[in-house]
This record gives sequence, C-alpha cells and structure tokens, in this order.
Amino acid sequence: MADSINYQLAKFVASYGKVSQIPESTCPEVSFVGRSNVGKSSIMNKLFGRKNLVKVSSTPGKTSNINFFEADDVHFVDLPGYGFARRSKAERDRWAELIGDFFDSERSFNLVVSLVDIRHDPSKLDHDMIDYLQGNEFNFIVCLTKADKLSRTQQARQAAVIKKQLNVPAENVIITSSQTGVGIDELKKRIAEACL
Ligand SMILES: Nc1nc2c(ncn2[C@@H]2O[C@H](COP(=O)(O)OP(=O)(O)O)[C@@H](O)[C@H]2O)c(=O)[nH]1
Ligand SMILES: [Mg+2]
Repeated sequence: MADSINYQLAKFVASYGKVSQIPESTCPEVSFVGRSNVGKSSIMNKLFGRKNLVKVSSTPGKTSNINFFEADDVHFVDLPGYGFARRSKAERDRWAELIGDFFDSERSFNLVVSLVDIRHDPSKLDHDMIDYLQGNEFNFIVCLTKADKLSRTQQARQAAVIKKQLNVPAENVIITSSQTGVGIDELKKRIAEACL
C-alpha cells in the first residue's frame, strides 16, 4: 500500500438514515464527530481539497444522516452534529440513537476525529462524546477547530486548557483551521498512520 492517501479523487458514496442500512466495512474508516457548526464539513472539504463536496450548512442544526465519502479506498464518515440548542427532543433522541448504533456496530473504526471549537470550553456533550471514545478505547484524536479566530498565544493557552478539561493525552490533540490550513498536514499524517 502507498504511504499516503490520495485525496484528489474524493467522492460522495452514500447517505444513510439508519445504521442498519450501512453495508459492512470494506475498507479503513475515519469518522468525524462534533457539535453542529464546529467545522466538520469544512475540515473534510479541506482534506479533500474541495470547496463544497461536503455541504457546509447555512442552516446549522439540521439533523442529518450519516454520510459516507471515499478517497483512495478509505472511507470518511460525516456523522450528524450534536448540541444544536433549538433542536427538539425527538431530534436529539434520533441523534443519540444514530450515534449510539453507529459506534456499537461492528465496523472498521480506524480513527475517530472529534472536533471541538478552540474558542470555547468543551460542552457537556463534547465531554460525553470524548469520554465515550476514551472509555471504549477508540483510536481518536481531537481537532481544535477555527484556530484562525485566535492569536497564536491564545491558541496555545486554549489548547492547554481544553486538553486538561477533556483529560486527553497531549499528542491526541491537534490545532486546526480549515481557513488557513493549519494542522491539516498533521491530520493527514494521523489518518495515514491509522489507515495504511
Ligand atoms: N474562521 C473559520 N470558520 C470556519 C472554519 N471551519 C468552519 N468555519 C465556519 O463555521 C461554519 C460551520 O461550518 P461547517 O463546516 O458547516 O460545520 P459543521 O456543522 O460542523 O459541518 C461555517 O460558516 C464555516 O464557514 C475555520 O477553520 N475557520
Ligand atoms: Mg456539516
């Protein structure tokens, strides 16, 4: 196998409303989780070098499906975002069921990329998500998103605070920006290590 993933030919594979509809894993998989509006679609587009292959939502919080993308025989899974304030209980329940079923299912969980906005303290839902990943021994990294919104000094300070709050090893945390591309090469390196 090659030592790096060719992202040039990334394409959309399929969208699923239920975990039971998803076919068995046929290749390594990288899943993306995080609160709605954290920058999940943007970071996936940045990886793929595409503007809008993954839809960047103008209406945050719309409960979405589980969307599969593929590049160079690696699957990239865009999971529905959590924590949108105006979401109904029915929608929150649907989210919890989808995510729970997904991570409970027998798949190739090569890497889970958990996104947290670098500007804010992690929410209760961020904690729950990351505690779950750590507790169940998923191979995961935390991408701190939107670093371009802070100065270098502020980035370092926030990264230290968030690492401590989430209680994750320092090497599991990457500072990123889909706007400037900061951290994207490091993310690609981690993905290649987990998948190739
Ligand atoms: N400044 C800045 N804005 C970002 C970045 N990533 C995403 N955004 C913006 O945040 C909003 C939500 O992004 P999106 O990727 O759709 O988030 P998702 O809901 O997690 O998929 C959009 O307005 C994006 O343009 C980033 O790295 N820097
Ligand atoms: Mg999105």
